[in-house]
Order: sequence, then structure tokens, then C-alpha cells
Amino acid sequence: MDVLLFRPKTADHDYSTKSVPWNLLYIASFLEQKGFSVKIIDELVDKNWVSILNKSDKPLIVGVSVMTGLQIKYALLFSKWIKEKLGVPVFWGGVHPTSLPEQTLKHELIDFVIKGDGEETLFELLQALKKKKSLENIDGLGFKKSGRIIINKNRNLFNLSSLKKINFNLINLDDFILRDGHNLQSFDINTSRGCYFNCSFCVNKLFSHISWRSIKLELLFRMVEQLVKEYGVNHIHWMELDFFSSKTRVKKIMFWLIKQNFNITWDANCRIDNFEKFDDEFITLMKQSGCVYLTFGVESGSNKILKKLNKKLTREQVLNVENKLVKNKIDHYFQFMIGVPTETKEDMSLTASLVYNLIRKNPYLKEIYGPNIYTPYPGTDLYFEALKQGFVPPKKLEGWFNFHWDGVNLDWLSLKEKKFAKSLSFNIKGIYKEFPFFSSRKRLLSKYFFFKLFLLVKFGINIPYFEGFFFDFLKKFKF
Ligand code: B12
Ligand code: SF4
Repeated sequence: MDVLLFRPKTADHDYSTKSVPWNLLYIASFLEQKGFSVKIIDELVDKNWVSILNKSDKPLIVGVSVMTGLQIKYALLFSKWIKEKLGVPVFWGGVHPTSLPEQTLKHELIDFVIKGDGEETLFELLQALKKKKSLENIDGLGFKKSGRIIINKNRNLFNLSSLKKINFNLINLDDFILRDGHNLQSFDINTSRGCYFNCSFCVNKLFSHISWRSIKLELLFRMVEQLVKEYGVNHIHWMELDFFSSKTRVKKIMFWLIKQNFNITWDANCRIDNFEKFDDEFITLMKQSGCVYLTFGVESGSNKILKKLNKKLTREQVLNVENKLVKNKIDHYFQFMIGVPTETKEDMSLTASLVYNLIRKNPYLKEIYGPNIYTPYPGTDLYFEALKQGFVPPKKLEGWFNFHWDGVNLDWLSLKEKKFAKSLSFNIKGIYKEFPFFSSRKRLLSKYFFFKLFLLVKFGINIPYFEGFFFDFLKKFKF
């Protein structure tokens, strides 16, 4: 085996979403097509990776995919095992090493980092290692030389349309089909990268330089057909940053789905301003081709904060789109965040009132995701603003383990705003949360948390979130 690619788990428990490891699947398919042998191990499904590795041949080099947050902890544990037991070079790729290549490379367990798209950089690295050639000219690569860290210049974006095939045999595809115990057999598909926007909290810019590209439609059609006919998939989750980036392309996909008459459903993320522009013909096509719900990143109810986030949308547009969704009877999810640098209690209250209005009169709103506590991901525009306002980032890789929406301390806000943001986040999440021992009374608890939101929006009475202690207490004593 030439390369072993590993995806570490993203949580301490073992029941996180088993999303398809498209990042590794793309890289491995590309390398296989170039004649290298590759193996993928995904800790989300291959929990006993030690015994799998004990039975496999020794790879030439081992790669790990890493996002900022708890995944770093499991990436380090795995890298340590590889170094101790196999003694081969380890390289990291993905969001975190791309955002902080130098700090990542400083770690003794990591020999190389690959910034941005991994396909071509890894291909060139493998060739160089095999032929013992210099690494200096490999764009997108970071490495160590005589104790020094060298980060080469960025690589141009990978031409996705040059890809001929995705080798599904590299994963046990069945492990990633999400089943609901009834009829649903859902699968994530990723067919594009990037988006044309530059939201100040998002890492998109680091990867796709505010552009969008996709695989060829023929490849997409072949994949969908294979998934439906060979694996019985009947729902597709388009796992793209911006599925609707090209309306012409989406139209072609929808016409094709209708023509194939597969009788499958699909869902995708959508921008508010995009949906605002969809005409009746487009919406009818969406429904005919099987769209059953859409997910929108709204993020805030305050126009000031939406501007700060560079979302290029307003509260008024959200309300327009909500009316359009209701009129067209389209199920949807809205995502929010809270605690952005410069966000005041008034801004947060505007989010509370927007959420209240959306939930109150909208039968097609399935759930509000969040508001999650804003997390300044390194390399994003808002990260630099958070730094100016008091955020001290971790100095070492290990410091990023808890860098997650419920782990950050909102150092860029005043104490009063911090408390308000956290309590609002938990109170709103309470409306949709499954609480331990109370799942049969979910509706009652949901009403209780909605009542708290009502008191805040209508009378300015904020009852802080204290229930967490109570639920944790019950959990502890298994009462
Ligand atoms: C699926 C997914 C997940 C999955 C797991 C994915 C994984 N990689 O392990 C789950 C559901 C667990 C998840 C969780 C979270 N996610 Co997520 N997720 C995604 C999503 C939708 C798709 C990832 C993907 O496969 N993309 C397609 C592939 C082809 O692109 P790619 O990942 O960029 O991979 C390319 C390069 O990065 C590179 N590469 C990647 N890995 C490797 C490895 C090697 C060895 C090499 C050489 C190269 C390489 O090469 C690839 C091909 O060129 C992205 C958004 C998106 N559409 O990209 C967000 C995204 C990665 N997630 C994000 C976030 C914020 C989160 C959460 C924090 C959400 C939350 N609030 O809880 C958690 C974090 C958990 C943690 N860190 O512990 C952010 C990243 C933030 C960051 N700095 O890490 C993203 C970019 C969304 C966004 N725009 O904000 N996520
Ligand atoms: S948040 Fe969504 S719309 Fe904004 S830059 Fe990121 S992917 Fe694009």
C-alpha cells in the first residue's frame, strides 16, 4: 500500500453523524487513477482501526484529515500510534492544517501539511518521496528541513471537472447510508467546492478563493444512478457549500432526475437571497424532482450583525423568503449564530424576536439549528477582529481541542453580553432539544422553553438558562 488516509472521529462519543468522507474519497480516487494504491480508514465507522492496521501492509506514508476542534485530539492519538508502531511519515490535510500550517507542523508527530485541495499536492509528494526528489517546488506543501519549517506557495485550485470517476469501493458504502428505521435510505453527495461569497466567519475563502467549481454532470449522473440502482439509496443530501450556485446546472440535474423517474427525494443547503430569486417554474421543478426540504444559514436577526458577517442579506429578506417557503409549502431549517464580535444585547434580542416570529407562525419550519455560539475559526476575517478584541488563540495544537461552539469563552464580548448570549443560545436550543428522561414529555419542555422566549421578546424578561444543571444532575444519579 502506498498511502493510508484516515479520518479521525469528531466527538468523544461514538454516535456522531456518519457523513461520507468525501475529502478522502476524492483524493484516494484521484491517486488510484494515477496508479497509486490507497486505503481509507474512517474512525467514525472503523472503530477498531488498530486491529485493521495490524492486519494491513505497511504504507509508505499516512495522511490524516483534520478540522478545527476535537478532531485534532483523535488525529494526534492516531498519529502517535502510527509513529510508534509503523514509524512512517505522517501528513495532515483539511481545514485546520490549511488555516494554521506553521503551528500544525511545529508538532513533533507531523512531518508534512497539505494546504487546500489535496489531490495534486499529495500526488506530487508521493512522486517526490518515491524518486527522492526535492520538495521545494511542490505547491501547497509544508515540510520540515534541518529543523526549519518551510511552507511552499499555495496551489491553484484543483480542476474538479477533470475527475473521471469516484471509486466507491474504497469505502464500505453501506456504512454511510443513513437509515431511519422506516423507508429512508439517505446518502450524502458532494459534487462541488466553494461558493461565490465571502462571509466573514467562514473558511471558504481559504479553500476556494471565493469561487465555485463542480464535477462534470455525466459523473454526477453516473454516481446517482449507481447509488440508487446498486445500493437502494432513496434520498440524497447534497453536501455542498452552495448547491444552487449555478441555477442552470441545478435545472439540468432536476430535469434528469424527473426523466429517470427514480422516485427519490433530496435536500440541500440554500442561500436566502438565492431562494428569493427562484421563480415558480424553478420551484415546481424542485418539488417534481424530489426536493423535500432546504436548510438556510440565516445567522442573525440584526441587520448590523448580518453586515458584519458579510452575509449579503437582511432581516427583511429572511421574512420574505419565509413567506415564500410557506406559500410554496416547503419544509425548511434555519441556522443561527450568536456572540459575534461587536454584537450587543440589542442585536441578540433582534435574533430572539426573529426566531420567535419564525417559530410562531410557520408550520413548515422544522427546526431552528442553534443559535450556536460564534467560534472564530483561524484564517477567517472575523478571527482577526476577535483577536483585536481580546481573543487569545491557543499557542499549540493541543489547545484547539475544545475550540467548538460550546467550548469558546466569547472573550471579545463584555461579561453581560457573554452571559446573555449563552443563556439565549441554550434557551432557544431547549425548544428542540431531546432531554434525558423527558423524551416522552418533549412537547411540554419545548413549550416551556418557547414561553421563556415569549417573555423575553414581549416583556424583555430574560430568565437565564439554569436547567442544564438539573438535567446534568439527573444524568449523574441516573435518576
Ligand atoms: C461533512 C462535514 C462534517 C462532518 C465531518 C467531516 C470531516 N471532514 O471529518 C461532521 C458532521 C462530523 C462535521 C462536523 C463539524 N463541522 Co463540518 N463540514 C462538513 C462539510 C459539510 C463537508 C466536508 C467535505 O467532505 N467536503 C468535501 C471535500 C471534498 O472538501 P474538503 O473537506 O475541503 O477536502 C479537501 C481539502 O480540505 C483537502 N483535505 C481534506 N482532508 C484532507 C486530508 C488529507 C490527508 C489531505 C492531503 C487533504 C485533505 O483535500 C480535500 C480534497 O481536495 C463541510 C462543508 C463543505 N461542503 O466542505 C463542513 C465544514 C468542514 N465543517 C465545519 C464546521 C464548523 C464543523 C463543526 C464545528 C460544526 C459544529 N458547529 O459542530 C463540526 C466540527 C467537529 C470537530 N471539529 O470536532 C467548517 C470547518 C470549520 C473548521 N475550521 O474546521 C466547514 C468548512 C463548514 C463551513 N463552511 O463552515 N462536519
Ligand atoms: S457561509 Fe456559506 S455562503 Fe457564506 S462564504 Fe461560507 S459557504 Fe459561502
